[in-house]
Amino acid sequence: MTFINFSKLNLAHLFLVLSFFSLASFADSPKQDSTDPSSYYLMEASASFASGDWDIDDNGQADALTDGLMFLRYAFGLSGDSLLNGLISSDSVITSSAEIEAELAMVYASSGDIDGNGTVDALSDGLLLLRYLFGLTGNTLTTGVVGDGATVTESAALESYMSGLMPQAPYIQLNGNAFVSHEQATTYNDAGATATDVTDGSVEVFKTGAVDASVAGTYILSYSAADSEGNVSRTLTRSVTVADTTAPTITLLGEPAVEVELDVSYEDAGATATDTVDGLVEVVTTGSVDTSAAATYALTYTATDGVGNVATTTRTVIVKEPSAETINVSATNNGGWAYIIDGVSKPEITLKVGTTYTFKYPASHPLRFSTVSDGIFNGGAEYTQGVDTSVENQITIRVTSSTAQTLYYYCRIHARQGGIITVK
Ligand SMILES: [Ca+2]
Ligand SMILES: [Ca+2]
Ligand SMILES: [Ca+2]
Ligand SMILES: [Ca+2]
Repeated sequence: MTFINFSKLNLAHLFLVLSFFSLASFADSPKQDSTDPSSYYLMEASASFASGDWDIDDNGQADALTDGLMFLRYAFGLSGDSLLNGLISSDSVITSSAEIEAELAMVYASSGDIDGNGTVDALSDGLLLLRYLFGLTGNTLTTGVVGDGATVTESAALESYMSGLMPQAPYIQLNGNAFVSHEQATTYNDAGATATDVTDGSVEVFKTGAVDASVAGTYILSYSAADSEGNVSRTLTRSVTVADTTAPTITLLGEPAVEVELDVSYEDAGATATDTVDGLVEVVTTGSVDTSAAATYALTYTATDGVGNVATTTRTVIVKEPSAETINVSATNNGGWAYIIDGVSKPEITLKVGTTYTFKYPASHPLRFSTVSDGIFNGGAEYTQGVDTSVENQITIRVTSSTAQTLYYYCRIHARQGGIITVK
């Protein structure tokens, strides 16, 4: 075995070698991310074996920047880490220096003397292979690298020799990642795989396995390809994990913010929830509204799907402080007593729910309410719900939604003095 033949080491050679090495480390740098599990390719269990072709790392393809540089470094006498540093790619199938060296030893001994001069030399055979794998042909393949005493010197013959040791089965690569997480109940579109053959070009990929996106689980898809001569590529697999990671969607019934009158019962409209996998799911409401205390309350609606994804939404319920209004009432006698409000005699008045009204009346005309026109003068009773007469010469009524819708105001002393009240 001959290693570096320093007699051949001229500047042009040195430049070529250095540029190939630096190119290699540059081009391979993105492949070095060993922390990303998705960058690994799964292989079906198949023992790697020394194939005797230029595909040193057994990924199915002879590449300049991996296999070619391995051969060149080996021919330079490198071994172990210095042989492999930067040359193992994400889809290299064999990666240990022992296995790589076994592959190299076989191809080196059986086929390494490319120019037929009787020895395997880095700066002739090694560079010839590297150039060939880079796609160089003709003079650009051979210039300056055919060894002393070479018996094969024509580029056509060298190309023919080297092509004979290209891996013959198609080279297959996954499109997309080897590990895929897929949202359950959404359409799964597989990215597939691509296969190329050194003689047939692009060849069809056969896939086995299927993903049922409606059922959670891990699915394995396998891809392989064969060329027109029946050479079969290695088999790649993809692991697709289908899972429901989406929380239910809650639909609030009614408005997200609701105002309620003090002391008026509140019935919440609730909410519904649907999940992409589970369909309708239960909604649990937490929180409460105390309509006897004016404040802002929050109701929280929670929906949980079958695998524990949780959605929540809230509603704000505001129990309002009643607003207050004062109405000054006078009385006049124009052929019978009448209350005057805003300059109008015995007007029809409207009271709004949620408001507390205070009527201030003349001492001799105490104003009262009844559900009957003219109250006690017409067989009716005094209406007292929400009514306060504790302050002299005034009557206060807190109007809520439970206040009678139609009321009458009248004078406790004089008949036919009042009018009708509409509650809205
Ligand atoms: Ca390879
Ligand atoms: Ca040689
Ligand atoms: Ca083939
Ligand atoms: Ca879900």
